[in-house]
Amino acid sequence: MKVCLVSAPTANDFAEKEIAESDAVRLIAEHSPLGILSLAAVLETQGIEQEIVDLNRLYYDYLQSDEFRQATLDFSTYAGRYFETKSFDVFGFSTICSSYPVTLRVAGEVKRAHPEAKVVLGGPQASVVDRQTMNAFRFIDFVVRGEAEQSFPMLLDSLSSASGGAEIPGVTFRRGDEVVRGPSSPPIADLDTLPFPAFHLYPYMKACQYIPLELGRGCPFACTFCSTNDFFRRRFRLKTPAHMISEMRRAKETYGIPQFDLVHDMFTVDRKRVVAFCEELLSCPEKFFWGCSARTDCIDDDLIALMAKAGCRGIFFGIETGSARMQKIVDKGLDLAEAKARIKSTDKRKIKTAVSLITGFPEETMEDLRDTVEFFMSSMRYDYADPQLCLLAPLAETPIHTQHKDELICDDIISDMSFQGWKQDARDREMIQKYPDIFPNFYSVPTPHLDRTFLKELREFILNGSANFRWLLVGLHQDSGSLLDVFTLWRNWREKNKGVFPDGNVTRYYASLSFHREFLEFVRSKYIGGHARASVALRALHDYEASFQAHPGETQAPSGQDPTEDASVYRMPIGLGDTPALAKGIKVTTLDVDYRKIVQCLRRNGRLDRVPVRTVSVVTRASAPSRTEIVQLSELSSQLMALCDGKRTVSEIAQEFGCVRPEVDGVPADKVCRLGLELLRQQHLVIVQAKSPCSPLVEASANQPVLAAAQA
Ligand code: B12
Ligand code: SF4
Repeated sequence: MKVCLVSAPTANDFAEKEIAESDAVRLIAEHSPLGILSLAAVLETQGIEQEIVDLNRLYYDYLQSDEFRQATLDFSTYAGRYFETKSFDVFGFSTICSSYPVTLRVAGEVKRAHPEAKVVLGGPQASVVDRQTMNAFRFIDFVVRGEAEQSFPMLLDSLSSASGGAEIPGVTFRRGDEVVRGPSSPPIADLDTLPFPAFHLYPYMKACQYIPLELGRGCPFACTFCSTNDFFRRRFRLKTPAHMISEMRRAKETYGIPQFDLVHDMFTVDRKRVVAFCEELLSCPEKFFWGCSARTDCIDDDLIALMAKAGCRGIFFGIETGSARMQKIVDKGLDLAEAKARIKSTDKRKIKTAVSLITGFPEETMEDLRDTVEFFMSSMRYDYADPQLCLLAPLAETPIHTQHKDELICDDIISDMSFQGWKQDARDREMIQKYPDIFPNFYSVPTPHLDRTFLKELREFILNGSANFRWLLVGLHQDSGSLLDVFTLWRNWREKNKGVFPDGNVTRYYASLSFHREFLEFVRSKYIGGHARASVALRALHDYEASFQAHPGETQAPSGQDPTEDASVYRMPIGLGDTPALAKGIKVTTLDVDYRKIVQCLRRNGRLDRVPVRTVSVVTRASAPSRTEIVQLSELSSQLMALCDGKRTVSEIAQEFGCVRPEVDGVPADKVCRLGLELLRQQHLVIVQAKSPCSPLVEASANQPVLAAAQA
């Protein structure tokens, strides 16, 4: 028996060249497909020959191919050709809701190429829409539902025997034309008995940033929108600490990667077990770093401190909604004040925390949404918090889906849980429209109190805005009382002044530089002029961001072209006849308020209009193709930089500088000047062109007080 196991792609639209070439696509290859590698480990113990195919990787290859560039093949046909060359008895596809249409199209191509082979589906999506899928797509021979370590080997075994795969627990099969769902297979009671995932069959392990390992399975809660609780039959299980750590050690030793994504929907339900795990980790000679999921009501500050000490560097908190009313309606039941306190605590411990929020619940009102936006914005004040806002996707067979099954809406407003791209494939769309029961996550539930177009745009606005001008958004939120009001104002202003979105594509617009430019124009011309209370601070936040935008599309000069890249330039001391100039890509902007003070004020939710007025300079520098760095300059540095025009010599600069400040802390102006310039050169902010043989800088020991003064 030869088996090919195929992962579920997490990429689902990169038909756009611009996206295809972006970092997002390169990053998809960083996740090793734990589900099929766990299964592969079990099959290996039974001597079954197998191969792992990662559809994310194949997708990536496709994007590099001529077929993609010349638009001669779509991905499923490309994948079909790839599989034509492979000969297996069974092709097993893992499935996830977001890429279920493309997985089915690829599976169809495989069946066409290998009609004699069995096509089997497993994973979270096929498990819940097994019957519907097999009725609609005859090329699917079996669906293995839920945990498959026991049932899949049994299916393979029976395929080689007379029964041909019928009546196996956990397996949905065909009897003649009828699709039959066998009884469920029991959840695996002792997860320590499972073998170590077959990472060795995945050729890209060394390229992964972290290694996924299962801590356990099953969440005892029952939130109405969630699909995992049922999948693992709500049976909360954990691997023992000793077993977990032996797996982490083995993975680290084999692949040299000390970072782990410890997979469990609700790790912290059993506090004692978490403590035991952390203590065991702390007693290990080596260091491991890891992330996990938790509920804010199943964790406390002491536990967070212990987890941080034991190497926890990331936590996923599903907060879902900032409204206390909606918390009850969706059966999540979190205390929101407690949730905020936990986020503060993870920030204090430097644990990167995903704060996941959802909007688009059927019962949600504008007031609920306001509370969710408030929760999002209050999380933005923490450096280590990463708030996320998703549109609700009715995942198949969840209580929300079952309740609204007959009123699902199919239009262009698709949840980002299901589709994060710009242009959905026409073939996917056709399938989705034809089979709402199989692909409900691409639909929406009605939101009678909220306009879904508004929600979709709000999500794009808040996510792109927070990624690009975080403190300006926090400032606007604080100044106005709610970012929701600013968003409404901006939306009306944009519509009136800029018209419809180019291509009618809201996602693409918010990812573009036009959004940056136009939003800053709105803040300047509409908000600060007509609505702002703390207009001076907001103007400074605006100017700061505007200087940040000073380098659209500018890229770093290739190594060697920029004189600042040339090491020999640094070795030469600055001479009096040299002519300093601003380095390539540098721009200096003056602000009326100290930017750092504004940020400090926003962090503690203080009053913006009380931040003292003081002129400061910031310098922006394009430092990588898509990044800009900002440095706030000391007064001394900004005075010096203003004189570095590429024409004045160091001696002329010292003279002019000396007229304004004859000395700094007892150090004469010319020395301060040359040392300050040296510091700016070391920071790559100025370049120094040699004009004449130079006079050397004063001794390093004498530099220290002056450098400190220049840095202050
Ligand atoms: C890690 C993870 C990810 C990783 C994926 C890493 C990877 N390459 O696998 C990342 C972060 C990329 C990811 C992304 C997404 N994820 Co995710 N993710 C998970 C998570 C937390 C763990 C998955 C895992 O490794 N489990 C452990 C393994 C052992 O279990 P398993 O994969 O289910 O495999 C078992 C069985 O399913 C079965 N099986 C699996 N494949 C196959 C194949 C065959 C042939 C057979 C027979 C059996 C079989 O056997 C395995 C062993 O028992 C799950 C939740 C969970 N607890 O499972 C969500 C989950 C899978 N994700 C989900 C979703 C919705 C997403 C997203 C679409 C949206 C989002 N915002 O999260 C995105 C996709 C992004 C996009 N561009 O569209 C949903 C899927 C729901 C559904 N009905 O499909 C889940 C269930 C979470 C949830 N509560 O909603 N995810
Ligand atoms: S959302 Fe989280 S807590 Fe709620 S049922 Fe799902 S996994 Fe459990």
